[in-house]
Formats: sequence, C-alpha cells, structure tokens
Amino acid sequence: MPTPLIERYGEHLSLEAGDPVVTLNEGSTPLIHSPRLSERVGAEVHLKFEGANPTGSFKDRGMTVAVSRAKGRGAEAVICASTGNTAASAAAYAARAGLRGAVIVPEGKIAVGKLAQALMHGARVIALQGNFDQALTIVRALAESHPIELVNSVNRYRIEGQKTAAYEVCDELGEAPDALAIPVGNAGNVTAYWAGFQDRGASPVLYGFQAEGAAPLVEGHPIDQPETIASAIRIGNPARWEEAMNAFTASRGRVAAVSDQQILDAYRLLASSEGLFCEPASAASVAGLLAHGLPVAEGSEPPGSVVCVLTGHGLKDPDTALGKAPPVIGCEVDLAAVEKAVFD
Ligand code: AN7
Repeated sequence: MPTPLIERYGEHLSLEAGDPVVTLNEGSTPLIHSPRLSERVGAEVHLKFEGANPTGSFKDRGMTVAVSRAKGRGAEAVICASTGNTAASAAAYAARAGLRGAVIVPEGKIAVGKLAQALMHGARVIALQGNFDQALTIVRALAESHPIELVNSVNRYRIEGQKTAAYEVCDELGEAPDALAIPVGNAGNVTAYWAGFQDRGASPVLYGFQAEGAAPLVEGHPIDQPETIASAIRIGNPARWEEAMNAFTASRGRVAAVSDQQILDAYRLLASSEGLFCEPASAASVAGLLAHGLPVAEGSEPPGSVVCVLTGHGLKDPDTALGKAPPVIGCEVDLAAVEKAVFD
C-alpha cells in the first residue's frame, strides 16, 4: 500500500506542525518502461502512470497537501474551477476531511466519469455556461470575498504536492531523466515538475504539449474559445503561464501543439499496444513525442531517456473511448455462432 505522500516527502512540503494529514494514500504511481516507444523514438521511454492515483489523476498529489493545509487553518469549505479532474480530486479530499466542497465546471465539457466522482463525493457541482478560464476568474473572486479555500493550482500547496512526482521519477530511475514530456493546460503541473527537479539539482529538458485548438502558450496569446477533444486541457489562459514559460526556457525545452487526431492516435496506441489506458489529454505527451521527435537542446546531445507523464486514467472518459473504439460484436447463445464471432 502506498505511503501517504505527506509522510513520504513531508520534509519538502511546508505544512504547519498542527495540520492534519488528509490522505487517500496517493502518489507512488508506476513508472513503466515502454519498449515500443523507446524503439520508435530512439531513447529509453518510461511512462509515469498518474491514473493510478486514488481518484485517477495527478491532482491528488496537490490536493492532499492543499486540503490538509486548508483543514489545518480552519477552513470549512473548498472551491475550485475545473475541467474535471481537479473537481473530482477536490470533492474526494473534501469528503475525506469533512469539509464542504463546491466545484465550477464548464457546462457539457467535462468527462462523465469526473462528473460522477464529484457528485458522488458530495460536492456541490455548478455547471457554468462558459469555459474553464471564466470559471477560474469567478472562483478567484469568490475566494477573496468568502471564507472558502481555493484549491486550484494557483494554491501554492497544490504545486508543492505535485512536485513529488518528479522526486518519484528520480528515485525510481536512480537519476533524473534527460527529458520530460507532459501535457499542459493551466500549466500547474509542468511548473510543479520543474520545482521538483530543481529540488533534486536536476534540469531535464521540459517538453510541454498543448492541444492545437487550446494552445495559448504556443501561440503566445490567450485563446478566447479554446476547443479540443482533450477536455481536461481545454484551457485558453493558463494561470501559471509565466512560471511555465520560465521553466521551458530554463530547461532549454519548449512547448508545442498536437492536433486532436494526433492525441487520439497516441491514446489508442497506448491502450492497444502498451496496455495503458489514459485519458485523451494525457496522451498529448506521447502524441507530442511521436509528432515532434525527441527534444534536443541547442548544443546538446539528443536525450537518452524520456519520461512521458500520463496524467489521468482512461476510465474517466468512457464516451470518448467508446466513440473511437471498434464496435462490440453481438452474438446469439449458440456455440457455432460464438466460435465464428471469436475466430473469424
Ligand atoms: C488529465 O482538472 O485543469 O497544466 O481543472 O486533468 O497542471 O493544468 C486539469 C488539467 C493534464 C493539465 N492532464 O495540467 C482541471 C485541470 C489532465 C488534466 C492536465 C489536466 P495543468
């Protein structure tokens, strides 16, 4: 059973002495070697499967710390804007802590599994007739005028918790990888990985990927109406814009865009040839590596090792999976018919 992340890495987190540990035993996720991707890109590729966290995404790493601190300082409720995973995680950790939770999500634009999670954990779910960026602006204002803790990644404890994924990668490989490929939405996670690597004195090349229709960092300006099938990263004005761009520059990496088709191809490839079912947004890391090739910093050798972060579980979004998968084969109760269905 994984040790709670706060117990494992507490000395690197700035929780206060009296804070409770609100945990679901998050973190310690598998780092899985991929022989096929390694061969295809010409470097050793490992996949960090963050879908193995308790609510099925990397958000749990930040949420254990943010909700522990919120509870420690006497908050009675937490709030966030979310494309889905933050909502699911905030709702679960709020339930665990005995706090009330409210989540604001873009109406009709979050995967159904995430919605089910937020509702089941007892959060108040508000579907905003707008997008994530508008929801974030509103929750920031609400948190300033009400005694409610904001647990989006603008909350520093979220970033602190999420940087532990970089520690785990270094610990498991015995050293930092040469490069890290990661999907980018609100840009909190890439900021967190960079902080974690810096804590370890490491500077892997950061290679961030946004969906083509929601690629503000690539285009250099906010996108008013972001669009992508990868609903988790349908974000047009990332809160951690500057930190993320600084991290790309400092690591001599870059941020690039991948099309929805490239995302879906990688999504299917990971499921069908690696046995790893991640959600579409997560597949952006692998899509980017396949579409753009290995990141090579100027004046350096190509990386020998790359870690791709698979940020969330494929079960979150059954609609996209079933919409893209081959049909189920119906069959009557008859040996010959089943034989034909199986072997033909
Ligand atoms: C699976 O849940 O923003 O760049 O509100 O769910 O740190 O935002 C989710 C983001 C990548 C992007 N992969 O991470 C939310 C939310 C998955 C995600 C990202 C998200 P950031």
